[in-house]
Amino acid sequence: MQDLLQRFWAGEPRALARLISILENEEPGRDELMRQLFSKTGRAYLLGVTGSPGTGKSSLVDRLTALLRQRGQKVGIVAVDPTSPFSGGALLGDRIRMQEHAVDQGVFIRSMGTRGSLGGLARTTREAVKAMDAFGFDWVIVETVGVGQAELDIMHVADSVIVVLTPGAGDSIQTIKAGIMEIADIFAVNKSDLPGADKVALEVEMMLDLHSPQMSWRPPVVKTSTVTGTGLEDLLAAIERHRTYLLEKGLFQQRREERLRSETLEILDRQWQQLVRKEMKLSEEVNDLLDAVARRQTDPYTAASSILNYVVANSGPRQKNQAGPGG
Ligand SMILES: Nc1nc2c(ncn2[C@@H]2O[C@H](COP(=O)(O)OP(=O)(O)O)[C@@H](O)[C@H]2O)c(=O)[nH]1
Ligand SMILES: [Mg+2]
Repeated sequence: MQDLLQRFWAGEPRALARLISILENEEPGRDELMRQLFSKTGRAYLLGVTGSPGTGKSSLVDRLTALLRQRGQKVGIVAVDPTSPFSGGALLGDRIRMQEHAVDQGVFIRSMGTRGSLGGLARTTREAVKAMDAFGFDWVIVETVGVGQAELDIMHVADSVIVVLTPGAGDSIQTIKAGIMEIADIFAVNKSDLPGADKVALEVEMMLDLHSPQMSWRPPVVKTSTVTGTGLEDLLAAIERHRTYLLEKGLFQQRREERLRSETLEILDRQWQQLVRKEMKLSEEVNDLLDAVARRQTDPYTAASSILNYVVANSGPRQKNQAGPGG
């Protein structure tokens, strides 16, 4: 583990890849790894890109990455697509398209597969983003298919979120999942080389008109085409504007502080659950209480309170007693 971290801090991409695999496979020691990475995190700018499958997210990420590279920025990319298997067609497509960057030391691309639950995927993705951040990328871009709650949850790590729409028939504003519109800091109407892009852009602007009085940031709507190259510089400029807005309003710092608080509570939740599970193995009491609920001899609320009290009272001291004499 120390050897791996040494190579990681030395900037070896293979060490980064291995480290993300450890996080993804929930191998032992992953909490310790995250602990060691923490002090170097918080420096990258985190960009989320989401939208329906086929809207051109990967193509846009690819083009944005090229622009950022021209500016000397190092870019880490996490592509999350739980609907396709790890080595499946869509991801293979991503790999080929992004091949141009694969030989470039300033770019690292990682696809996250279907392993684990969607909730687990959200956590693993967040950790992969942190690993890239700690590795020293200036930008970490996360691409997710905007279909489910978990994919939306993943977007909460991002400083700026781009929602990608297209003139495609299914992507009329009315048919777009409600949650996805609310997380947008920037709208990209991609495939603007095809007919209908103006109409989609207008629809989004009209929707924003309805909400804009309450918004201190009105998400810009940028028409792009990864085929003709139209609007790509504008998209990057919109991201930079949003970044400046967050910094000037103090929101950048505020959001990151909130995220650290909620992350800590999440870890605490997990550790608490582990404690209860451990107690279930060590003692009969917790199991007896669960059995009593199952037989309807008590209610789940009373039993949960009793379990809480029991674990709080017993888990600490027993460990000390087992540590040796005098405990
Ligand atoms: N006409 C047109 N096609 C595009 C554009 N951007 C991407 N595509 C195509 O749309 C398809 C899906 O692109 P992809 O980037 O994989 O979309 P993703 O599923 O959102 O990541 C591919 O066949 C791309 O070549 C665009 O600006 N114009
Ligand atoms: Mg894609």
